[in-house]
Amino acid sequence: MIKSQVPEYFRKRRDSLMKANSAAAFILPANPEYVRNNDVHYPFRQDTNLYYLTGFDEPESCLVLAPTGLESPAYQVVLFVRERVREREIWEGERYGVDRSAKIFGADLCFPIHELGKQLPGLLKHAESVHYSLGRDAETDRVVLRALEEQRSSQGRSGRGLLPLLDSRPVVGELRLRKGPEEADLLRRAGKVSALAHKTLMEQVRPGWNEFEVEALVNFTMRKNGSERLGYDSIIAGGRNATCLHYRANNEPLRDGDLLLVDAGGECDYYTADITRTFPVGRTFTSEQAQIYDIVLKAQKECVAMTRPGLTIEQLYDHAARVMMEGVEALGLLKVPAAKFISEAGHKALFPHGIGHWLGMDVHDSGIYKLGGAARKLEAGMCFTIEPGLYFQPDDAQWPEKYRGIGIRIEDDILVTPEGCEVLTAGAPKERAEIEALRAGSR
Ligand SMILES: [Mn+2]
Repeated sequence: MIKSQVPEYFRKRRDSLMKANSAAAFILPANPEYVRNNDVHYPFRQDTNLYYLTGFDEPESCLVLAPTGLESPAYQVVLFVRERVREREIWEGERYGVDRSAKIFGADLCFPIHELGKQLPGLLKHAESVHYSLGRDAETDRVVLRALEEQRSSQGRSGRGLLPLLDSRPVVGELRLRKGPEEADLLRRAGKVSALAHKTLMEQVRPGWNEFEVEALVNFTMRKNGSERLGYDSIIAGGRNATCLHYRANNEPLRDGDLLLVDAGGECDYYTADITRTFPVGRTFTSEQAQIYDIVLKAQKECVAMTRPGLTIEQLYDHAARVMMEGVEALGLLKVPAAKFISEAGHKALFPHGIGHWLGMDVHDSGIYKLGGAARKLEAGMCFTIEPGLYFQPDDAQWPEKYRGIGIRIEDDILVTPEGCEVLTAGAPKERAEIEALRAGSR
């Protein structure tokens, strides 16, 4: 679908980026298109940073932000896009083209994409450094490196070398880490739609369904409610499959008596949710499943309750690890005290992943986790997941047989607010009684 205009916030983001990096040029190419076979491509999704700064979603394009050397305007917005070619549009759909792109996306200059190499040296004239992520696409790398050399040689006998080349990702990532109000709204929408998808599963899934039927219902519910695509491939893991952290086969039948772990989230205008829920394939949790579920839920809820500006994700991890290992200890499953078990890293057999990650346009979003070696303090506007889990590997003989093969994770999306936090995915039930009530109504 062709947009007639894009919101003002895209321009504000470019302004913030260029204000913080005034003498730097940015070269941000579209994601490459990948061929699956013959005339079939993998689904295209725009490069996140390019979309974040423009709202432009076509392949074969590139954004250049170039300092002008003037007070005002301090920089130029230059878009390189596909030209409108009737024959191609009949096959692939309408394109923005050069003239419309400039107007709709607020570019000062717009050129056909094949002119990137020709225009770049001139655009870099007033830049003191160039932010470009090398190594993603060999062809664009060649174009950029050639332009840098041309720009250098155009300086005549100045003795100067190539402009310093820096990765654009950490710089744009730093901006993306703090979410503006429009981003919070989109994350809220994604959280709501995705929570509804999880709740729908709790209402409808039955023993005997295959994992891929659950996957299809997730996709249907997300799309039906306004999510344009998933933020990542869903994990639909019945029984012991849940102990495989990134299980993706999604092709086994579900058995009454097992648990089902679903990790799925949808995108709304490029902002994704990331939710995990674990519920019984049948009506109720077995007593062992309930014991482990309650431990994970306690850790998860306490972490959510603790979250506020100034806290670190590391502190949340430590808290979750302690609560969960004390819970496991209380079941008589540890041979040493919980604290000792953790200090010797024994808990990693049960809780092998982190407590969460930044969330935004990418499910594992940009942003640096440690500053100068120390865990970064949370600030209002940051968004991340809280997702403790316990996984008893089916072949791990240190646990009693009856617990082996149980894998439980509970994951919500959290927006840090000035006073504490907002749970964006509260619509997905996680209380055991509420889940069992939904399961009881499911047939
Ligand atoms: Mn996650």
